[in-house]
Amino acid sequence: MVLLPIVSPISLPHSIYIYIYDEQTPSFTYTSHMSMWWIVVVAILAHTASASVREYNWEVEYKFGWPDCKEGMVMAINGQFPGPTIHALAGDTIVVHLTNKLLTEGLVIHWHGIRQLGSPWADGAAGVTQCAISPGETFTYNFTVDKPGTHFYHGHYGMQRSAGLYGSLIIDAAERKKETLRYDGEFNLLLSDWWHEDVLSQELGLSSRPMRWIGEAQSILINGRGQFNCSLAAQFSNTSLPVCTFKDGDQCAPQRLHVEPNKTYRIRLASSTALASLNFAVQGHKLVVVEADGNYITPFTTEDIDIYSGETYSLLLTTNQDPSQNYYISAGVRGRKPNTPPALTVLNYVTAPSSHLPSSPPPETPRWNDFDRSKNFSKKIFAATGTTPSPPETSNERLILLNTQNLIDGFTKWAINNVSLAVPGTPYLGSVKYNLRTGFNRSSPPKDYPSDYDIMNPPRYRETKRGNGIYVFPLNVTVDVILQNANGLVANASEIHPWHLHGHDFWVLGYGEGKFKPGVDEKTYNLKNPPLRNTVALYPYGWTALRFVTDNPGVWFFHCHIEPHLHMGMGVVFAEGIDRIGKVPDEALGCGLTKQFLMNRNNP
Ligand SMILES: [Cu+2]
Repeated sequence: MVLLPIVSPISLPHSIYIYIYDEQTPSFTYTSHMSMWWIVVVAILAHTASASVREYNWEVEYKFGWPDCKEGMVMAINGQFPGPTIHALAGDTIVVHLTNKLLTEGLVIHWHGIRQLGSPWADGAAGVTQCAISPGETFTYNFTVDKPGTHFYHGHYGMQRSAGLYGSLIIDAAERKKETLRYDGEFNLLLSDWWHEDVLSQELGLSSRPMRWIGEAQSILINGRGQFNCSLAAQFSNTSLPVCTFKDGDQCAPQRLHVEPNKTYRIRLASSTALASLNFAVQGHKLVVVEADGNYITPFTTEDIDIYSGETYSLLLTTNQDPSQNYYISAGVRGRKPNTPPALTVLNYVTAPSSHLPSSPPPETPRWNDFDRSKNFSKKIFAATGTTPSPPETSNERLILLNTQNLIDGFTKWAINNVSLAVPGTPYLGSVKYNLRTGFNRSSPPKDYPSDYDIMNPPRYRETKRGNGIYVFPLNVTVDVILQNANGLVANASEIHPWHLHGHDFWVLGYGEGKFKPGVDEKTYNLKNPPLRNTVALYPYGWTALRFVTDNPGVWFFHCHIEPHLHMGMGVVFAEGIDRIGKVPDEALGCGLTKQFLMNRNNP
């Protein structure tokens, strides 16, 4: 007997706002009978309805949890793991008073996918846009969410994302704009991976000489729930795992999706994994992909979807299968040799017995190293016509960023153009804003790599260095970035790296095999309908080209979203429109050189 908690779809639209302002209601027929005063009140309420302030008090601490049925330490927000879901409307202001109740660690939260227009200090990247919040202290994030989209938030200090500091961030269309997609209900699925070794120990291993790799995750989680010691599909597999049985309130019991027949549901999918690339499928059902990283795309139908860490998608699923049955939902590992069983849950037609497991095996995850299949999926994603701006036809600047793994004094590091990023003690935003010359190395890292570099073999020379220089751009220039993959330290191995840019969406202009050939490969760029994203995959031994406009004054992290890779230096930093950065709250900069600078300034 399998007992599972009930999760219902969130009904749409946000009825609380409907009665304040609804163009469809006949109330305006009576306008002539209303006093002008009432019209003013209605107008003010209508304005409020389209842009409200949503304020939250969050306390972060560790607690014991059972994400995959085995006890471990999880990071919780107000006692919840994963953290609470934020629902807002486009145009709203989000205010989060974040209190660090951890006893021995700093804390920040990054609002992944939110561009932070005019609020670069609220981006939540420790050492880049702010100082980590000290234990016992509270920091207030205050930012506007300008457009609808599926996003999430997560820790961005040390490896706190791996420790479970994440939650969903869903922005709906402003009430007066209306959502253009049609669906009857929606579900939010936040995917992550989970290790039994604690994060501090993982971090120590990665920083040790020789490096101790964290290995593959024990479990994949869906909304913080997985099953380590049992399987929801044990009856179909030849593993020794028993069939899962759950007690009421078990934290590792999967959230099932309860659906009615012949309806369409929006599945908002986000991946906060530390390492895993995942393949998501719903048994017997097709998925229509309609949104990627908060931007509408040209809809296409697929059996399954690859999702990399840092990416989000919306999928439309129509419940048109036999309504007397239930169906498996699976998220399995791709891109790395899978040593972690897929996460499973159940799509439950309310017309079928809710305790019944599906009658046939769950979807099979495609072969982990079928990279052509992965690339074909990425290449199906195009901007929805008319909803997203087209890229400028030419660029002003170009970076070609070689991704390598190398040793520095025996420590394993990831490097970009042979520089492994070591984020300095003073946040870049403070050093740049107050022109503190010694906050970081003022010479920029290389914009290209040596043309004779052999990307097909392990790195032969050993000149990789730690560094903290950044790329500085003027305001409103168009920048092309070509990510160039290469072989790692071990022969015949090149990994997928999902790159994530803060403060921007970028256009994905194209993908290619081998070395990028300047003057030739630009001709293959898609300038007609490239998708706007904030995260893009770089495939083994290939290149990925993207373009963005430096229209958001600030300092922005651009890095591999695989948490151990970032920890080992796989990132760069962009600064743009430095002289146009607005006011930065002093609280963001109470560390390093900025601390002394602000004390001197405030107490002359
Ligand atoms: Cu990576």
